[in-house]
Amino acid sequence: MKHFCWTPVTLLALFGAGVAKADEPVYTPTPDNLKAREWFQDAKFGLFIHWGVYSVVGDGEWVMNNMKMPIGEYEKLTSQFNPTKFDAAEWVRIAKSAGMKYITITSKHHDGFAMWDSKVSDYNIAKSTPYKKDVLKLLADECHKQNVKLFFYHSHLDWHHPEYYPRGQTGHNTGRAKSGDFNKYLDFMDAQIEELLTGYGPIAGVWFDGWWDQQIKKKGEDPKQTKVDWRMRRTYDLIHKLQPAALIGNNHHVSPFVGEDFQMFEKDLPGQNTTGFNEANKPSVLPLESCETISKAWGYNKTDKNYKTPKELIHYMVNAAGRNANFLLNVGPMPTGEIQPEFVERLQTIGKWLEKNGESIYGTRGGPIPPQKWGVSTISKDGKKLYLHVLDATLEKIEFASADKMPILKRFPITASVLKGPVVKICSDELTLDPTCIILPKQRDLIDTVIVLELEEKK
Ligand code: FHN
Repeated sequence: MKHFCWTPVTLLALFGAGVAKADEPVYTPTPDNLKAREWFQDAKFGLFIHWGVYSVVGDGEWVMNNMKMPIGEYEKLTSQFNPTKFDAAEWVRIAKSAGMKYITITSKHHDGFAMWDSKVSDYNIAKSTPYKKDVLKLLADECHKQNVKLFFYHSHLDWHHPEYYPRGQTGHNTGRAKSGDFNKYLDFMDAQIEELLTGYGPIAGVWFDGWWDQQIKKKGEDPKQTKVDWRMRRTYDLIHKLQPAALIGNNHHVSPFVGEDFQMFEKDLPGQNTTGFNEANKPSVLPLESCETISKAWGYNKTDKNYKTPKELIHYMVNAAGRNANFLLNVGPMPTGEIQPEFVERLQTIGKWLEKNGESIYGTRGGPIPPQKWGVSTISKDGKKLYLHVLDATLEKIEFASADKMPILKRFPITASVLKGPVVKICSDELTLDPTCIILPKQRDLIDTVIVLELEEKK
């Protein structure tokens, strides 16, 4: 009998995954940080929000760069940004009814505009717009009230700050002088991070982006090389000093650096690289997260109507869970402060699906059967329940190929049934009694037929 030593609890013993440079101090996450990582992995589903002054144009969050807008022109947009219909309570309710456990919102995107009342720059929603309110404060208060955790997306890259020099790969047409002191920019960035970690209650984490702007990409060379010293460890240590449980992730598209607590994959499932972003980004032992848009753009785009179906989005979430990853699904609210109805409808449908099938997603880990053509598996943390997510509604049975035979588990299926439904037949090998297939029910869930196997320790 083969014994496979994988246990779900081994995944809980997670520590920093990056390889430290010889002179770099080791990062030891605090017990609270490790607890937060476990919470994160249990939470499974979050709402990503890309919202900023760019929503006024309705052409996505890169409009400043793409339309080659000089800073003076872009700044004029702030006088039109008056989201009087913004209702933080409603946003949090929308996330909760979708079954989401956390929200990750852009505190500052690449355009440099702060969505809170920053004391170190007036280029922010409270001081430069007619709206005048600190939307991050309103959202943070509401998240705390409704028990939803809050992450801040924060861009390293800045198309607005005069000291962001040398320029990276983007933001060359903003009209800034060809000079600047990068360290001054980093001091500014750290000061803003400090505001976010001290003025908004407990923050679940910081989701960095834009590191890649300074990446030196030379074939055959270390993809982690950058033109500038981002002083990342200093920033990470500051965050962990202010809030030790705050989880740091960085969408740099390379393997994790020391000091990071989770790893993300943009528009791809862990291990995939359909976008080109994840060539040098292989899944590590850190908690994982995949992020995706409902249509194409992250920030509000008036013409982007190619919405993914609820089925596609649920499959994305299930496929992420089966690969041991969270799913962070994006909306780009309108300049009015409202979330488009097409997004809300889809989120509600996912929420309904999770009401029925949530047991097979929340609190689970990627199952011991690797992703198959028919779907994926997830497993409860105590290892007693294995969930087979059959995403192909045309199949009549699932056969266990040698690689994913049940005996790779130390436990043995005693019953199999549709989740909250009838018992299904397990076929077994006449000689060894090993399970060889599951006969699927005639009546199928066209999105995902979830089969639960109750497992028992093999005697
Ligand atoms: O440039 C950004 C983009 O606007 C968006 O924020 C996404 C989200 O993952 N990340 C960057 C590209 O890697």
